[in-house]
Amino acid sequence: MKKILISLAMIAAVGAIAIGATRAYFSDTETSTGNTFTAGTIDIAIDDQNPWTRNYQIGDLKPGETGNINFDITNVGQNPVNVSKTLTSITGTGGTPHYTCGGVSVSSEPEFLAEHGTFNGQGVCDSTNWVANDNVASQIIYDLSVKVYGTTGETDLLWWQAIYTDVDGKKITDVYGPTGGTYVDLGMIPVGGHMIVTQSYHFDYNAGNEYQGDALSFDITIKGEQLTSNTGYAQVVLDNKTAGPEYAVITDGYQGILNYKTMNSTFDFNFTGTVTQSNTGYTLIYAVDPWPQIGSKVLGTAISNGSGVVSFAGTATPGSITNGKVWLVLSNDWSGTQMSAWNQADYLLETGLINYTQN
Ligand SMILES: [Ca+2]
Ligand SMILES: [Ca+2]
Ligand SMILES: [Ca+2]
Repeated sequence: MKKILISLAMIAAVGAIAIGATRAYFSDTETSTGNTFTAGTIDIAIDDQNPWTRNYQIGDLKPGETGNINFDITNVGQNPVNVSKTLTSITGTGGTPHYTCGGVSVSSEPEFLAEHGTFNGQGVCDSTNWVANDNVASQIIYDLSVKVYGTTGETDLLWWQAIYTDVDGKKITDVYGPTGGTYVDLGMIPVGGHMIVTQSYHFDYNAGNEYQGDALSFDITIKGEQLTSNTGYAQVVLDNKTAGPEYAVITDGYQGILNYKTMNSTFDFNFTGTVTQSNTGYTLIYAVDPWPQIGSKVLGTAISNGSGVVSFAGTATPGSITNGKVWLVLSNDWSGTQMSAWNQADYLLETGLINYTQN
């Protein structure tokens, strides 16, 4: 019996040795320590103020005259930002009352008459039909343009465009909505760069006496956002524009939206837009200036349908793109390595710079 127990013990020992022997392969282990994952920052400053506390006053504006509100947005965060702007709390008020008529405070006699009140002589007036019209915002024609600079000062002008010009004849209320809140995209500011925003407020020459002495108040909000949205894609609008040097966005039916991944092994994108030419070949390029855009990279090609709609998705390998422009051009105008013709009226051009990191 003792022998049997010893034998069993030996078998167990041999088994243990066998298991140990199967683990005796060559191996190596490496451990990386101290790894971190740090969230980046998005931060803008305006006119060197962070937070922005300055406000702007335009006084004594008369029909035909123009007031300006310009400011400088600096990207003081660690990531490129897409910047947009809105006005809120757009409020027209009747200005400072000058006298009382029938228990109503009115700001001036010509304004009172234009607002259908009647005034029959010294101190004799009738406000029965009087209706205040103090909606100054509806009488202000609005211009907006931007210039984007890199990190090395005023000679480092990267990009510019006019978003609204006098030609558009857009009133403040057309752009931002009757009481405000509609955002207008201004473009992208690279890290350490800045954007000068130039705006003019042109009091319509045809504004009548009903606006005498009236006042307009509003809040200005500038929003800086990371390029990638919750869809996992960044977005840039491509639009048709007037010729340089102004490059004013043309507000019509021709426009496209490019969604792209900012950080990926390939440049993955989708594009949908409406172009001037139906049943025509279009090429999406990462455009490298100057003319004739030698060194530009093709991101994809598509043929517009019978309604002039271009809709396609693709994957490209342009390499990393820093502060780049994307255009949708006629395939006929792209030789394969450079632009061979320029028919800008049929193109869609970027309304903001893009960044893509190949990883
Ligand atoms: Ca800030
Ligand atoms: Ca008024
Ligand atoms: Ca357009």
